[in-house]
Parts: sequence; C-alpha cells; structure tokens
Amino acid sequence: MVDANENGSAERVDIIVVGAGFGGMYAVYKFREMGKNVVGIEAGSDVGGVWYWNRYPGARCDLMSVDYSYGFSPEIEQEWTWSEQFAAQPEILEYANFVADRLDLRKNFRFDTRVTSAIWDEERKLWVAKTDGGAVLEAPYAIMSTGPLSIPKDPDIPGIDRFKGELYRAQKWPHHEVDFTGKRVGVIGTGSTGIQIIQEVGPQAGELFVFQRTPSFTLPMRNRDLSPEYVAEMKKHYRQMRAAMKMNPTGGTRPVTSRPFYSLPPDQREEAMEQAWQNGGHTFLGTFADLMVNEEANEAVADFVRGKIGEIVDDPKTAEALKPRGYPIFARRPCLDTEYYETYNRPNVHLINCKEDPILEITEKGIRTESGEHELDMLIFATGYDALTGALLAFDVVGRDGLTLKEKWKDGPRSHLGIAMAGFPNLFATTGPNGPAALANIITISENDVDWIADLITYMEDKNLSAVEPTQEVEDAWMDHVAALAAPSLIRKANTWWVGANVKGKPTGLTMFVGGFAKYREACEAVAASKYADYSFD
Ligand code: N01
Repeated sequence: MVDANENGSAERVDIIVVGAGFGGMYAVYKFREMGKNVVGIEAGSDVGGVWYWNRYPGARCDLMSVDYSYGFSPEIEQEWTWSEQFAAQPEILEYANFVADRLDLRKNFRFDTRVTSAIWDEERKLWVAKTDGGAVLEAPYAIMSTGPLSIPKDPDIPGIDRFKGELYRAQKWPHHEVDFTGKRVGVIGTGSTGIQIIQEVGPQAGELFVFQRTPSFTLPMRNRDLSPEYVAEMKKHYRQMRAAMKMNPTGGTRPVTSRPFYSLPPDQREEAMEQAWQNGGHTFLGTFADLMVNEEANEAVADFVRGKIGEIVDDPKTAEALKPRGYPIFARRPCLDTEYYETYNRPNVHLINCKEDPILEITEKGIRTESGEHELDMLIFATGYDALTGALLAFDVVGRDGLTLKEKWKDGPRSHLGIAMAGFPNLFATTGPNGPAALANIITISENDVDWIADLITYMEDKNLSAVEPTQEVEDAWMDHVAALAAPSLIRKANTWWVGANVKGKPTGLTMFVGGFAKYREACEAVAASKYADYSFD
C-alpha cells in the first residue's frame, strides 16, 4: 500500500481512481497495465465496494455468478470457482479479494481515505484531489468509480439518536457476527436489502417486527449449488458467454424476447407466467417484451404475483398488506427471495403496515407507531441510498471556470454516456447516472467504461493532446436521447431511488439509459469509431 503524503505537498501521479469496488479495481489494473502511475483512493479498509460494506445477514447478489464476475481475465475465470448460482456476499467479497491478490492491486490503493475535493487546474491541465488524511494528489486524469449505491440513507424519522438498543445499518454492517437469538428485532425497509434481512433474521430472532411502508414485488430466486460438471462447462465456455453478454441488453446472460404479452392467448399467457415463476430469477422479464411499456400487460403480471402472495401467506390481512399496489411491477427494482413471503407464516414475525399505522418516532425503547410503542432490543435500517449521484456530490468537484458539479447537476445529472461531462475535462465516471447504471450488469458496464476511457487516453497520448471533454451539444443530444427512451418507460411511475424519489429535495426523473447495455455499448463504440468527433481537445 502507498503511504499518503501528510505534509500537504502535492504528489504527482498519472491517474487518480476513486473507489475500490469492481469498477475501481478494474480501472487501477487497466491503467497500471498501460504503464501508468495510478493511485486508487478508497474510504473502506479494503477492496470490494458495496460488497465490502454490505455484510448484513442474507446479503446476496440477484445476478447469477456467471454474469456477476469479471470477463477481462480468462485466467481468473479459470482459477476462480463459484459455489452457487446466486452468490452470497461473503463469496463475492472473497472473489474481490482473490482478484486483488492475484493482480496485486492493493499496492496501488490508499484505503481508509476519502477524497474531500477534486479541482481542475486549467493552466496545468491537472486534477488536484485532496483527501481527508491531508494528502494532495495531482494527475492529468481522474476516474470516479464511486458506485451508484455508496451513500447510505437513514430514514427520515425523528428520534434516531434516542434509541438505547442496538442500532444497525444494513449498508454499514459491523464485521462481527450479530446474534439475534431471543431478541426483539425491528426492521425498517422492505426493498431488496430489507427482504434479504427479513427472510434470514425471521427464523433466528425471538420476535421480528417488520415496519413496511411500501411493499416490494419479490420473485423466487430458486438458488442452487453449482455442480462440478456445470462449473467445468461454464469454464469451458466463458469466452462465448462473455461475447453474448456484450450483445445482451442486461449485460448478462438472461434471455431476451421480442414477444409481447398479448401475442399469446390467455391460457398460454397464464402458462408462461407460471413457468416464469417456477423458473425463478428474473425470468418474467425475458418472457414478455413489453412489460415496461404496456401498462395492462404489466398489471396482468402484477396480478399474477399478487395471487401467488395470497396463496403463500396464511393470514389474509398480512397477505393483503404484502401485495404491492399502485405502481407497476418491475418499476421498483424486482427483488429475488428465498421463502420471504413464507417468513410471515412464522408466529414470531409481525408485519406492521405503516400505510395504515405510520411510524411517528423512534424512542429509547423502540418504535412508536400511531397504534402504540413497539419495544425492541435491536433496530435495523434497510432504508437505501442517496443513489446514482450521491457519492459524486458528497465532495466538491470543480471543473473548468469554477463550475461545480453541484451546480451542473442542480436539476439532475447530465453527462455524455454517463462517462464524461462538458465543463469537466479529463474527468470520467464509470457506471455513471446517464448510462445503464443500475439497469444492467454493473460489472459489464464497468469494464466497458474503463476500456472506453483507456482507449480515449491512448488516443490523446498518440496525438499529444492534454485535455478532453464532450461538447455541450453532444452531451445535450445524449440527454435528449436518454429522455426520449425514458418517456414511455413505466419505471417513471414508481417513487424509487431509480428516479431519485427516495431522498427529500433531490431532483426526480429517470436519467438512466433504458435502452439496454448492448445499445449503450454500441453508442460508446460509435464515439470511439468517429475518433471522438464530438469531443473537444486541447
Ligand atoms: O433500498 P431501497 P435497498 N419509513 O431504496 C424504506 C441493490 N441491492 O437497500 O419505498 C419506512 O430499495 C422504503 O420505503 P418506501 C438493488 O439494486 C441489491 O433495499 O420509501 N420505510 C423502502 O422499502 C436495490 O434496489 C441486492 O416507502 C422507509 C426501503 O426503505 C438497491 O440495492 C440486495 C423509510 C428502501 O429500499 C437498494 O435496495 C440489496 C421510512 N421513513 C440491495 N425510509 C441484490 O443483489 C425508507 N424506507 C439482491
């Protein structure tokens, strides 16, 4: 590991990378392979990003392991063996550590360090980054691999500091084991995180109280162990699979279809939905093509899933409260579970429907809702993130002519491809908020973005150029394209982090590219093929 300079004198490097998640790890590797002096800065004590922080019970990826892994190294693909179809957090973190060891990445990272500002020096064509440890780094290029889900958000409930029991945040889970045996545990939040915690903690806790404001749709994950025979096949065919992933809208291997819902007669639709439910995972989205644009088709699938909830949950009142209504299915990130709904059939698990019985405050002893106080020994927040833009707006980023990122993004994030921005020369983001970001496989996007940035830097070096940024026109054109694709999407009809609606005062809107990974990659490639015709260089 490199030591930070603590005396404040600037240290000159070639490239600064912020973040040691999958994006930042690959960026550091790629640029180092290009012979660059690259320094990575990471707030956590080690690699892994969101998988470093999210150690909560039940944490698991809802993309298959074959998809949710790096494709850039055929050697690592052969050396690493996944044990489950959907890997759990400890295994994913182990994988990140394996990659870091194998590629000796840690020597380029400064851990336990936060960037506090990044300012463009126009005269010297350098980014000047300061850290909370007092270090000053200067580099011609800065890469923000800060991740879409890295700034945890507490619930807006009075009294958080008053609680005298044990308080846990899913997104900053302690490194030690937490024993729920015999404890009265409360969980606030029923998104992907809350669902994973509830199904895991329900059987362990003395009593579990779930404070649900908005129910999520969740589908059976149907996870399984991977047999040695399958793993051998997977390893043999990785190359073809990676090639297919690049052509896939999800950036993964999930099948896609062009079949609209109403192209099938009712009995065959029903059969297809039953099949999708039985298959598990996100099969529904590969079964019908128009679920995100046809409201009636969407409602039919939502109704089918609500029917399943009614079949699984014994108590009719609880079942009714768990059935999501008033927003389209898949407009909120679809969750995958293992016996989540079944958890509510346990006598020790209680659902508090905060739509009918709102939370008033957190007290010393627990949570007070309109109906009374619920005493708790432990309280868990699974209340999400200031997502997509939060991490980049958490510190001062200042571009050309003193333009701040906060000012540029005051009405929502704007960039070209989610990667580069007019007014911010030589600053790049991976999995930025105007690319597919949270809507496709984040590792595939990260690799695409890092490779694209690396090609651009190589182009500049070949031509002896020192600064680059997209023109305002091409950025505006991209944002118009993003908005046009977003306009018919049902994603806009739910109040979620996808549209910024979970954070008070944040500009709302669907700013991610909904056209799918394959089209996004093509757009990136077209820019490179044009020799960056719509970029301006110094
Ligand atoms: O966060 P969320 P998350 N009172 O924003 C509730 C990824 N992920 O951490 O909707 C009561 O989805 C809030 O209620 P409401 C995945 O991309 C992936 O769960 O605002 N409730 C909501 O229920 C996911 O989408 C995996 O009414 C309050 C919840 O908190 C993303 O991370 C696993 C409240 C927040 O849900 C974020 O998921 C985990 C309040 N005051 C996460 N404030 C997998 O790969 C908030 N809530 C499987």
